[in-house]
Amino acid sequence: MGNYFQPEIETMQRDDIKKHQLDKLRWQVKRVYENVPMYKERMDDAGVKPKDIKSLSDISKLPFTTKQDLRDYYPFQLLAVHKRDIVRIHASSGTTGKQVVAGYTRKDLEMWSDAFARMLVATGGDTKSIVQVAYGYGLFTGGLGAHQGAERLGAMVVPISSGNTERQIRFMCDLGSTHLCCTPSYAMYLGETVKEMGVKNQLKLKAGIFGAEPWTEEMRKKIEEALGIKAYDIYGLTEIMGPGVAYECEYQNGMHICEDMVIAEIIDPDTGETLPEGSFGELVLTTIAKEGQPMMRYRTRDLCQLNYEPCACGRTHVRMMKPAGRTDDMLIIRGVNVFPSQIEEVLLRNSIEVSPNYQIVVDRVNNTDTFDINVELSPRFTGDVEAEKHKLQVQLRSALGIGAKVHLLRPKSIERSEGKAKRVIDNRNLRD
Ligand code: DLL
Repeated sequence: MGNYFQPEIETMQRDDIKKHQLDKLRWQVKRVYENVPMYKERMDDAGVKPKDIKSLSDISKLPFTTKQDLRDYYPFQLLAVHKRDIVRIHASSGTTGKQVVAGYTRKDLEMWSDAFARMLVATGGDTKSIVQVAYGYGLFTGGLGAHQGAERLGAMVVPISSGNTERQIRFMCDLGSTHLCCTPSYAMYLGETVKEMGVKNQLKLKAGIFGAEPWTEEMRKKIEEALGIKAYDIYGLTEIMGPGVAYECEYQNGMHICEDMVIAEIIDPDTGETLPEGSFGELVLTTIAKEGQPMMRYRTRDLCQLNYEPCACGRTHVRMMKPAGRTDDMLIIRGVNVFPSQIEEVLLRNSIEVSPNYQIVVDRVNNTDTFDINVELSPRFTGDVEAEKHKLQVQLRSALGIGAKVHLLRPKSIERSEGKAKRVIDNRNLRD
């Protein structure tokens, strides 16, 4: 059994969770119907009134909300409270179009802090912990989200933000940081630099809280080894709540979704149909406790599976398994669906020869897609480059069902990321 920050919530019985969710859902539906014109209009069009939500399954009567809605109603038209009650704004990174913003009331921030504090405790954190926050601060939810959660717990926060890698590591050694919060790709980079600086034995780190981008089990092993820690996954998104929507416990087998704050569903991304328990599909989240900018059936575009089996840690909240990617991350190359995580798995299997620093370059030449993968050789590599290239190409073809051209580059030739890594360069859009 684990340590909990809010045991009365984290170990609630399923019937009580369901009852709580239905009460909060009804409260939220009524609020958005009365206060947010978009929701009223959509519900009227669908012929649903707040009183029609009588059971949890009635949630499927409600229309979906999408990222496009956040763009169309930018910046404040989806608020369910007066603007003066909003105490903070966050925005998504805006790599896929116009920025979207999310407004939080004071109570929303408190709830979000609780969620992150739950995670810290699940990873062995307490008031004696020293939490180095190396997520970027600012509009991105990573920095401030981790910061306020660590303060809520009463830990010591080191608000260093991302970047400045050597200084970051010196601080880690000098202050004796016990928890590191950053993206997994930055954790890899920090691990590499710790090795170069030869200071691994000076670290006091116990746990890392890594999220904001997809990462594989193989990458977890690499990070754990490089930093001598246990690496935990954390999930969140600006539109719902930053880091803490879901978090791993000591069993590192799926992330417990804060079901007192959100209702999770899995749908078929093509038809929008709700899928039965245990199915793989798109995660849809409804915020049932958030006041400022509630999201009703928000389509996250993240593909995953929910696990309702009891967890050995004693937490009863459903677990989301590692997202396999996003519906919009998926590349369609010569008609074949390719997720960057599939490529990462192959590279990490060959981690003696190559490093997991890679970039996928897709282009279109004479109406045919080209597919190149740039990969760094490991500094330890001493073998034959051509033979290595051939081996990787064979393994990639078998994993992806499509051939890619592999280019092996010198160590350190691909730019390191301090935030979310940019793995894909798709030049086809430029030519359409
Ligand atoms: O990335 C919030 C966050 C910050 C989460 C720090 C965890 C740690 P956005 O910038 O809005 O918010 O991006 C949200 O990132 O829809 C997923 O596609 C992806 N993502 C977030 N966490 C994970 C994760 C933050 N653990 C989008 N695994 C989401 C895989 C993740 N993908």
